[in-house]
This record gives sequence, C-alpha cells and structure tokens, in this order.
Amino acid sequence: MDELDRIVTAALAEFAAAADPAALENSKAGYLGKAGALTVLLKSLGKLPAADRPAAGAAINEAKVKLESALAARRDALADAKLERQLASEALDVSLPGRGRGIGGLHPITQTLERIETLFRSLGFEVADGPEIEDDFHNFTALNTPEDHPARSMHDTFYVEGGHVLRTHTSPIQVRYMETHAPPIKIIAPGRVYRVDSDATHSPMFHQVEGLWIGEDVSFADLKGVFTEFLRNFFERDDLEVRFRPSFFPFTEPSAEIDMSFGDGWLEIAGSGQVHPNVLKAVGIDPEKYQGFAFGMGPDRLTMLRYGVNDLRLFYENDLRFLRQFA
Ligand code: 2NL
Repeated sequence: MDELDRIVTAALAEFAAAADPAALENSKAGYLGKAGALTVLLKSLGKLPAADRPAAGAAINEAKVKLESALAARRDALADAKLERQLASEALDVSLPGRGRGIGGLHPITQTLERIETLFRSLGFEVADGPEIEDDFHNFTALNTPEDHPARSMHDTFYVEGGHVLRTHTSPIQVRYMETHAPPIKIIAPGRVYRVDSDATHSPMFHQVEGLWIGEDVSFADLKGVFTEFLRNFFERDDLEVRFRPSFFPFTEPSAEIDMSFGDGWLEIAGSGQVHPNVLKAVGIDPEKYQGFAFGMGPDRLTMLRYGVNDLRLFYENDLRFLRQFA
C-alpha cells in the first residue's frame, strides 16, 4: 500500500501547513471529502482480489482515523493561536498609572490666615467665627459707634434687605462671643469683611483678623507683649521693632496704631486699644470688674508684605499663573 502511505504523508503535511481554518477545511476535502483521495481509495477496494480486501480495508480505515485526529488537533491549534492573538491585541495594561486630578493648593491669603491662627493658638487664643451678614447692633451699635458715624454711610457700608449689612469688620464675631461667654475671653476672629471701596489697594471684599483678650487685669502691657511676639514670629525676625502710636477708635480707649520697623522706616500694621467700657456694657460684661485689649489687622496686606505682592487685586482675580506661585 505505497499509495496509502503517500496519501497519509501528504495529508499530514498539508494539515500542518494550513494557516487558518478555511485552508484546513479545504485540505480536508481533498482527502476525506466525497471525491477525496482516501475516499476514492476506499471505493476502489472492490477492484482488489477478495482475499486482500479485509487487510486493505483495515489499513485505509486506520489511515482515516489517523487523519481525522490530525485534523482535530490542527483545528484546536489554530483556534488556540487565534485566541492568543486576540488576547495579545486586546490586552489592558492595568499597571498604567491613572491620570490624577492634581492636588491644588491653598490661596496665599488662606495660608496667611492659617499661619496667624497657628501662632495665636500657641499664645492661648481660641479661633471664633460668625455670620457675614450682620445686624446694625452687632456691627455698629454694640461697638460704641454713634448713629451719625461716617462708617455707617451708604458710601462705606453695603446694606442688604431688612436693614442688615455685610459686616465691615470681624468685631461682631467678638461681640457675639462676649454675649455668650463669660470672661476670661481670649479669642481671635478671622474672616471676610466688606466695604464700598475698590482700587489698587482696596477690594470691596477683603479679610480681617481681630483679637480680643478680656480678664480681670489684662492690660496694655499684655497687648504690647502679645502683638510684638506675634509679629516677630509671623515675619520670622527676632530684631523686628514694634511701635504704638496714639490713635482713635470708637470701640477702644485708649487707642493706638501698631507700626513695625521696615527697612529704614515704619509700616502701619494694625489698630488696637483697651476695650471701651461702653462695649463691655453693651454685651453685659461689668467694666468695673473686667478689662482687656482688642486689635484689628489686615491679613491681605500681611500677605502682600510677606511675598512682595504690589497689587491687592491679584489676590482676587483667580489667575492661575499668579496663584500657582504659592502652591
Ligand atoms: C484696624 C483697627 C481695631 C478693634 C479693631 C475691637 C473689637 C471689639 C472691641 C474693641 Cl469686640 N475693639 N476691635 C479695636 C481696635 C482696632 O481695628 O485698623 N483694623 C484693620
């Protein structure tokens, strides 16, 4: 049966060489199909002498089984290869880092406020808070500010519905705190404040930090000590000089401007004084028993000084080219 061996060898070689399922099925037809080489051979059995037929038939069937199993193996191999290619081309690299959204940064004025809060906390002050829309009593009257004071004019103060105002300073935070807490009181009051004013050095919304220390014997000497300590820490300058210059505020008596040394001269940095007895009376604190100091300063200006910024409006334009420098 040389013929059978040749057919098997050729079939096995063709199956192995088939590059895809269609080529494989074509090759199969050439050997095992209706007119396939092996089928033709099987049909020609009748021409053999009867004695040779059983052996020849058995050999052909054996060859058929062999080819069918080779065919099945090649089908599996082609299917596996196709799956491998698909897995490789559709693979997701789950180890790729994500895109991230950036962590952002704190606004320079927020950084200053946090710095001020940390420094005053280290001196034993609590940080108090309150509403930005205030009533006339907490913003003006309780602070010994007369009905005809210019600060109350429509030119200086934003009035909203119902006779309310946008707070013009953070003093009302302290008024509310004194109404609800008994001395000793030792707080700072940071926050946004609003005034009708807008140019290179004034924004209609800006920030203030006020401070208040009320006790039985809190004196002007304590004010000098606390504020000098604060400024030297804030500007990180042990040799910084502080000067108190007589001034006037309706809510303090005596009152003083606080200046700090800056180059060859002085820079006005805060207002201050001993809390006026009328303010203590307005919140139900006995001015015969308690006294203390208050001060107010502008963190926006402190931020300009610390970083050398020359236009206040830069802080409120939200230009990322400016803000990123502080991130
Ligand atoms: C300034 C002046 C000042 C106060 C604020 C104050 C608050 C209460 C009672 C008394 Cl509740 N005084 N605050 C006192 C003196 C000055 O601020 O030039 N700020 C930028």
